[in-house]
Amino acid sequence: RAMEKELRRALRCQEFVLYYQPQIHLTQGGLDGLEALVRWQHPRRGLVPPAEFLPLAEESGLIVTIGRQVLRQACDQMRAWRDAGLHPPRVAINLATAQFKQGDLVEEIRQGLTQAGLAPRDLEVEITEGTILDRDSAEIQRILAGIRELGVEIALDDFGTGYASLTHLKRFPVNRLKIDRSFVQSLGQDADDEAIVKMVIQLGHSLGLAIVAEGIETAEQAGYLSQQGCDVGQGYLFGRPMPAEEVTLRLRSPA
Ligand code: G
Ligand code: G
Ligand code: MN
Ligand code: NA
Repeated sequence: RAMEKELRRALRCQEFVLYYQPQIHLTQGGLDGLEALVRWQHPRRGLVPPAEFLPLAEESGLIVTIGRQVLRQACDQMRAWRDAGLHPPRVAINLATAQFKQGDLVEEIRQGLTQAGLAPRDLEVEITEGTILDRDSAEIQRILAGIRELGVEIALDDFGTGYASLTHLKRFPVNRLKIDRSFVQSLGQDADDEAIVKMVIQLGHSLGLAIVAEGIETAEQAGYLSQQGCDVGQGYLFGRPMPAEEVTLRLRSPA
């Protein structure tokens, strides 16, 4: 297919770039980390968002190679910030299920860190409920345990949208829960969603997990979440996903 061929060309030409979105401590303020989000810098189409190419990348298996480039780029960028005397606490990358099924993910992560001279705590990986609910979940559990053994932390993304349950949280070595932005966006409008958010924060904390809220757009949402004890916030209120150079400027002159 034409699009698949384009993706292969894009991989060869290194057209995938990372944008970074800040994650902020809701109580003390200050940067807690950055989430790396992939974009396709297309020579004619401009910046293509992941929604337009990730589905085919996943279907074709090319996501595995893209994922390797994402890991490498995120580690190299972190190295570059450190070399410039800048210290974002950590960078989080998103992992697709297919990356658990091809190659040796634990070894690739170990090498990514070593080659860039980073400590394991400099990196975090985000997985989705889909990954832990996959039919090869025993194998995935084993690989996640290997990632944790390296000292790299794991966040469960889009929490609340799927069917992951308490049982899964106990069984999988997760450090943080990311509350999906659909819940955050109905805060102040939907009492049920408000109750769910409150419960996820309490439940997560009682399991020793840190809670990150995604998609925070207003000060009211941030206020409610911080009042409920949510640890970290991410969303347009604090910053959109931005190119590395823009992060550099913000790190040089924090607001
Ligand atoms: O801004 P946003 O459009 O960046 O991201 C849309 C979706 O794409 C999100 O669900 C996000 O998790 C996913 N995504 C972004 N970057 C990556 C990546 O590097 N790998 C994978 N597997 N998913 C990503
Ligand atoms: O990995 P994940 O599915 O969580 O990707 C985060 C997605 O959410 C990205 O597409 C990112 O651009 C988007 N996003 C981040 N902050 C906000 C926000 O405050 N509002 C909205 N609508 N989307 C956001
Ligand atoms: Mn994510
Ligand atoms: Na996310």
